[in-house]
Amino acid sequence: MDTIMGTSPLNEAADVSADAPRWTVAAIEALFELPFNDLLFRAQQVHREHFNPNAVQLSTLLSIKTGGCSEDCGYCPQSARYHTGVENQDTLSVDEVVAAAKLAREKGATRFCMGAAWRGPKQRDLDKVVAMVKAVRGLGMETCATLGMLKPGQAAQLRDAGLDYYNHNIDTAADNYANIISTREYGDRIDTLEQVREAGLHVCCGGIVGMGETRRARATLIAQLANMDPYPESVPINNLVQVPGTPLHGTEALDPLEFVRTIACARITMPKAMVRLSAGRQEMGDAVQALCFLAGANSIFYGEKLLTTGNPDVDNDRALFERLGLQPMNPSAS
Ligand code: SAM
Ligand code: DTB
Ligand code: SF4
Repeated sequence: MDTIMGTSPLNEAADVSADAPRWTVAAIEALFELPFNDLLFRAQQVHREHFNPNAVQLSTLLSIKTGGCSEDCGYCPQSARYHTGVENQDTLSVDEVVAAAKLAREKGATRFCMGAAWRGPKQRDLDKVVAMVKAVRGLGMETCATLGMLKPGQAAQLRDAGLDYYNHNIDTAADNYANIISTREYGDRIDTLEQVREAGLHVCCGGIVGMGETRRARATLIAQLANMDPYPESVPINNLVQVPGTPLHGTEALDPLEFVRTIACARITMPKAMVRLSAGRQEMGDAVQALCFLAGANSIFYGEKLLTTGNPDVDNDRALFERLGLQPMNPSAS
């Protein structure tokens, strides 16, 4: 149980071992194909080896710069290329960010994630984020940022400011990438992830399902995450939030039980990672979320809004935790 008992009050992520086994896509497809109960049982067993099964980590998101993004990610309401009704907003001030972080802390969040609709930050953007990270860290919260691609030296500046995690998703399997995004390549994501890792930041990296991909593509996404060496400390699994005006709006919705299977596969293949049940909770309903927790999800976005789309109300989440006997995870345990 050492892995869940951190020694420092913050910044104590699991030591995701560098000698974890490599996973083939076929092996993960075989997990997906297990009878549902067998898959969930196995995922729950793995989960219990490494975590308190009734504790869930709470992160609150804030969009620090909204809309008008130059990229063409087919799922994203913030791309300047699509008419989605998202109102563009310039970078927030440090005071605005601190006010939001204090509110999140009062409601029980232990990590504050700042997201920006950039292809990547310019140096003057990064200077502002550095000030935000220092201020939020000063509140005693863990910090995470998701700002797009980083240039050499930028990850170190974020680390020096006290950033704990950098979120940068591979989003979909490498061979599906060009179907979803044309303005950058899968390899660009890997470059940034390597810089984040080298700077000593914790890596938060996951993907999106429900984009019309095959089961094999979902298994490939999980394999590509699990085979990172080491695999990410935090793995957000997003269910596509379909926003009118985006190219992926109208995609056939994923069977919710297939989403649960995806969570279980992430848990089994990345046993010590925090697996985050991310976007899509509002559309999911309580019973499916309960199955996701059973499948090994142990982190959520907490607060009424993701970046631009809705998330369950805090009161709903509190009621759900009460019904399921879940408790918020102490930061030292994540
Ligand atoms: N611009 C930066 C980037 O792309 O890395 C950071 C912000 S971006 C909005 C962060 C992540 O949000 C994306 O990588 C994607 O996984 C997720 N995301 C965006 N729109 C989504 C949607 N409609 N449904 C589910 N996840 C979404
Ligand atoms: C992640 O994997 N999911 C979050 C966070 N990392 C930045 C973002 C979800 C965004 C959903 C669409 C929106 O609200 O704009
Ligand atoms: Fe821009 Fe990030 Fe949205 Fe892509 S996912 S359009 S990079 S904000």
